[in-house]
Amino acid sequence: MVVVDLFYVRNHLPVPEVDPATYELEISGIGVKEVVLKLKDLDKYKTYTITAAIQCAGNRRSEMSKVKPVKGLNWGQAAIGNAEWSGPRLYDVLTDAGLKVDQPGVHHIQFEGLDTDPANVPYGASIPIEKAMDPNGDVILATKMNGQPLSRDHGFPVRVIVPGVVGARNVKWLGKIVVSGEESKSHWQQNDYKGFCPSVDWDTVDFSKAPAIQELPVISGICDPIEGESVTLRDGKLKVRGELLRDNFQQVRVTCLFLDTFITSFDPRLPILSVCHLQKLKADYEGCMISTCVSRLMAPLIQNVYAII
Ligand SMILES: Nc1nc2c(c(=O)[nH]1)N[C@H]1C(S)=C(S)[C@@H](COP(=O)(O)O)O[C@H]1N2
Ligand SMILES: [Mo]
Repeated sequence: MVVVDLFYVRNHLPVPEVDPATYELEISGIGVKEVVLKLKDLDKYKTYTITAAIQCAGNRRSEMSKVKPVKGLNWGQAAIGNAEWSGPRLYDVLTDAGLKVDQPGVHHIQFEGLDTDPANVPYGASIPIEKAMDPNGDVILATKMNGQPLSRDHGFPVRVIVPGVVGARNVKWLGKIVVSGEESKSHWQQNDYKGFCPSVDWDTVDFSKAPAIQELPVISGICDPIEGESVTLRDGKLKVRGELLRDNFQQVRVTCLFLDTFITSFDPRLPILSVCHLQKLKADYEGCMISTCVSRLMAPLIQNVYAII
């Protein structure tokens, strides 16, 4: 679990200061009666506590930029964090507002934040209805992070937590939920947080041609040694520490003692290999440098990713 003070923060707009006494969450759209919930109204729903990692889509952008420059914050490998989140399930709140799982015409649940740009347009995002209204699903309206009320930076008093889905859809300072046939029209759903093949550049990009990122592969990472660090081998070996996810999404902290031109995990059942290229040849490990730590991406479309360090 990452402590709140060390958890990465990504805010696109000025952070709002929300008074819990006057806070309101509006629910509207197809198949629901219009509801305005106060903070204390959320207490009537059963509280669930889940452990889920959030990762910004731009995590490791600095490494991608070495292959081809990409726009956006030049994150290293730490735009990811794992925490315990508590709050009612979105499913329960929407069901209570009258929404049926098979409501015709509903395809997306849109979220709006209370943070707005200078033209008063709020941050927004949406997730597909199948994820939002899975009766066994675990999308929650979190009021707590690691057992404490959310901090202001992480969305006080309420944020959406969508396990397995890219950070951008985990809307903070949640002000509105709209049940809709369409995706959110927000900039961050339509013109940002989309992936393109390497032949596309800023002159040719057409955002309407790519789907908004939802599920995001979670990556493994080598944390120690860091990139560029000089290392000395002991008995021809180097200790490498990092994190991996198993295929059942259990977290494992690994310490590997392998050396070849790659360093790989010692557990062959692990689905991911963090591959750490050493700059010099095998025969000459003394004082060699760690160069790019590449992680193979896990299979796309991971639904529920729990627990990464
Ligand atoms: N209202 C609102 N929600 C938001 C954002 C934002 O700017 N405004 N940023 C998103 C992005 S891009 C990410 S990666 C995550 C980051 O969550 P964190 O700051 O709690 O780590 O929040 C998401 N939710
Ligand atoms: Mo993000």
